[in-house]
Amino acid sequence: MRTLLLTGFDPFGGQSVNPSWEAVSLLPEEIGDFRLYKLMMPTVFGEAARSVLSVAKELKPDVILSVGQAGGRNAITPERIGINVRSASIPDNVGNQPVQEPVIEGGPDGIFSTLPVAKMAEAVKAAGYPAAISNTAGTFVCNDLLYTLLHHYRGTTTRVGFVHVPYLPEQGEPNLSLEDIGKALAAAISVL
Ligand code: PCA
Repeated sequence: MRTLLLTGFDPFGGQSVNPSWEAVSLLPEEIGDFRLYKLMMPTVFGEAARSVLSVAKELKPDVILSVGQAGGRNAITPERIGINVRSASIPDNVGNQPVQEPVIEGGPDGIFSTLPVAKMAEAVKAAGYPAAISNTAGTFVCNDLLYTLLHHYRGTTTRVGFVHVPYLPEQGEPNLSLEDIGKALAAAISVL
């Protein structure tokens, strides 16, 4: 079997839930030929990536897929690229609010996801859920994590990617139910 390290975030920005972790924690232990290893990360610049990298060092996953909340989006959105920018409009969960800083000093401007984003979006749509490729993961903690992991695993066989998911119904509009987000993620994972 292959190993998938699947991560979600804790709640941030005054919310009491984060659909990313809620949905990740609902998924089964196995999908297709993947054994899943799930990790909840803090919504903290730098810290999220450090926690993933310390687990991944031991686990040696074939794929790392991180999931995050994107309030305002109405679809499951695989992210095409991580960019070398930290610029936060709200503080992270320990009060960091970097503005116009690089994620990695001297790193390339952007690094493409090494997961098949078009195939993932198609699989989610085929399963009956809204999906679209996103061309920006923003400049907050999700992008920070995606860029750092892509940079770390460049030129290796470990593939890295990110999917943003909409709000849950209790968080506002637009939203998807927890069950739908979970099933959509499972569909995306099935084509990795
Ligand atoms: N979404 C935020 C960080 C944590 C999360 O779930 C983001 O899009 O950057």
